[in-house]
Amino acid sequence: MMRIVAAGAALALAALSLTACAPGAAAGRSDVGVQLFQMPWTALADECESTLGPAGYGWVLTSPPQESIAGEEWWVSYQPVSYRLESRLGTRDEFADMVKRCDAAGVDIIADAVINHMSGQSEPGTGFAGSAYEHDRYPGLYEPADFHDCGLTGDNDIRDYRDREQVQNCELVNLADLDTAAPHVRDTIVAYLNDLLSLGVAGFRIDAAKHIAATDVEAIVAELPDDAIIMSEVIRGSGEPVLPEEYLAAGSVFEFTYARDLGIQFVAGAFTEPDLSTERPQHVPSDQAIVFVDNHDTERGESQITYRDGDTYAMANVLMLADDYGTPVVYSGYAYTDRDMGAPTTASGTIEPVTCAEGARGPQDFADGERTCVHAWDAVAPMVKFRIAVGDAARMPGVTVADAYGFEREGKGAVAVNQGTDEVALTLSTSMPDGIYCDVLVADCAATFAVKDGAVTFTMAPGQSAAIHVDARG
Ligand code: LM2
Ligand code: CA
Repeated sequence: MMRIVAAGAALALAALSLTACAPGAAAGRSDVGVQLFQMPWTALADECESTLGPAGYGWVLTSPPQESIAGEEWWVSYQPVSYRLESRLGTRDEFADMVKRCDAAGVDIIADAVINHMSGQSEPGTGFAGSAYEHDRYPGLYEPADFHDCGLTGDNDIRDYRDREQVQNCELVNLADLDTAAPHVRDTIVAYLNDLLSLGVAGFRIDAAKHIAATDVEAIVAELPDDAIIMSEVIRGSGEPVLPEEYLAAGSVFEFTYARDLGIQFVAGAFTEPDLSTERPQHVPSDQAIVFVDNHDTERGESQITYRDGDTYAMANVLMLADDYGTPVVYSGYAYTDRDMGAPTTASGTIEPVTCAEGARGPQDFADGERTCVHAWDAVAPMVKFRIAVGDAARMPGVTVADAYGFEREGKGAVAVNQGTDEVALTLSTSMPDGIYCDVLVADCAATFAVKDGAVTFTMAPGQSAAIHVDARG
């Protein structure tokens, strides 16, 4: 279903000719992605084969694969010092092998492309793989002239997000800001992205896209093959001039409003029925929106709900995955108490290759560093097949009973969540065929619900989600 707002129409058309391949689903696959934050390549390959492929996930967003500054914190990944694919997450060969194995399991790889900036270091140093660098000098890649010197804020750091020029030409937390309008810089970035594509990646998250002029992102993307998938990270900020809509000509964008709207409903303890008859306000068109409950930044920042919220977090994921808006990406990282703490490392300083094949299948009290494995939770993973089963069936008006809420995807599936502290029985009318259906959120069809005379009643304990669909009859 195309939903184009008037102002976005010209951009959306341009998108078709440029690239803007939506993440879309291959036959029998879902459009659902998972961000496997700081999961090293060998583990990620195993994860594709053991968990993601069988569950029907369509794609994985990786952490940045390029060489970075050396260090223990997770965020060293966001300080490139070269485009060699050598990092704490693995070697070039391991990355290439991972892409192949995931592809064979039916899972596409979206690489996190850090192209707005290089390191944020003031002193010269040596990167993880041995590359020497200075703040604005990366031998063989960039010279000082390849960086912006915004001259607007004294130390060149961004101060005022209401000033477009500062946002795009000054430094984000001291990160050396590439002059992405310069031909040499563009060519160098395009060569890096093409190198990743040559290894089989399907596309990219454009990190910090808000800090790159949309025209520069477009020009870079125009040099890539037409089917490269682009997801620009443009955090919608109130009162800010740089809008996610500007980046639709280059592909999809992460729609932060979606996560915010979802979070509010759990904090307020009340569900709001979206107005399905009109465009959602402050949202890009559905077919160009990447939606999420949280990500590695928002779980350390603005997100109202994270893995720590247990059942509530599962409910938020269930509602997102049952929805008809956007392309969803489930976030799966590791537990932490210190926001800077990196994932656990081996003696040689690489990230421990831990997978979720034997990991958590539900919320629990995680120890620091333990992977949360949210994508494998019993109350989350089966929603991927729910999504395949319902396809583009309409989202029907929702029903609220006490602190529970649910809705049908017309004739194909139905879902409900109970965020109250009492058991709730919630009845939805449905055009699904009469019969007994598995509650897919309970393992092994150990619980069922009956559709009878055009209705289903979900009886749910506090914190419970329930879902049925036409591909899982009891
Ligand atoms: C992003 N998207 O736009 C990433 O998703 C986000 O994780 C990155 O910040 C940011 N933009 C830059 O790519 C992270 C992290 C920061 C960290 C930076 C750079 O959230 O805390 O900044 O990566 O590694 C750190 C220090 C900061 C310091 C900076 C430069 O926290 O205090 O600034 O390094 O040395 C002086
Ligand atoms: Ca910039």
